[in-house]
Amino acid sequence: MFNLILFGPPGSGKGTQSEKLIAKYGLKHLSTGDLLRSEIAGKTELGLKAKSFMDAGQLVPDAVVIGMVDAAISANKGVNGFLFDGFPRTKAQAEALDDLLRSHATEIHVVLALDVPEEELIQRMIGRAKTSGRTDDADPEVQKKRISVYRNETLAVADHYNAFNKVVHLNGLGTVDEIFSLLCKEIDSRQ
Ligand code: B4P
Repeated sequence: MFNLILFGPPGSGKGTQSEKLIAKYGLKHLSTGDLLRSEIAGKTELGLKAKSFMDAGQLVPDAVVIGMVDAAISANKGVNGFLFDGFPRTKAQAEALDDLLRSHATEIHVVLALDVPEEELIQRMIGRAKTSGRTDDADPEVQKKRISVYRNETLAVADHYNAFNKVVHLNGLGTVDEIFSLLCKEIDSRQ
């Protein structure tokens, strides 16, 4: 099994690159953003709870997200590995993920971090808002909030895995294909 975390600030291209990586490597894609948006679309109790946090640019509470990931891992026994996209986003989520994977006798093998400057993140979110209908992309205050949440809460995830020498930083500026080939090089060298 090969498990990787695609890490980076909001709008850094995690979802874009994940689509290409799962097609190439046959990993199970686990995007907490996508899972939460599908709960919202289905108007479930969890979705209703998550929506107010997401619309405000805040993180959905750890317990909700960890429960969702726990269920998704258990429902996908026997896969080649997982590509975690947008998860973990806090140190508590990282520790919970390590415990969950340990209970399935596996671990995170590498964290690939996309580095993208703030001005570019804002431009990408503005661009995505035009077609996605995502309310969290359209409002400049919410964009700023999401970036500050990333700095204050999510960067700790990179520190957590850095302590185990598992983090590789990559330039997230360039064409989608250029970034994809940087990611593939790192994965290929570990498989
Ligand atoms: P996510 O769904 O994870 O979304 P994201 O971080 O905004 O975007 P991503 O990095 O995937 O960017 P994308 O490829 O689409 O999170 C949304 C919200 O859900 C969070 O704010 C939070 O509230 C909640 N949430 C999710 N997970 C959570 C968790 N674990 N704990 C708590 N809360 C959680 O790219 C963005 C745009 O850039 C696209 O338009 C794309 O086309 C464009 N783009 C991509 N690559 C490009 C490139 N190389 N050049 C130019 N443009 C590019």
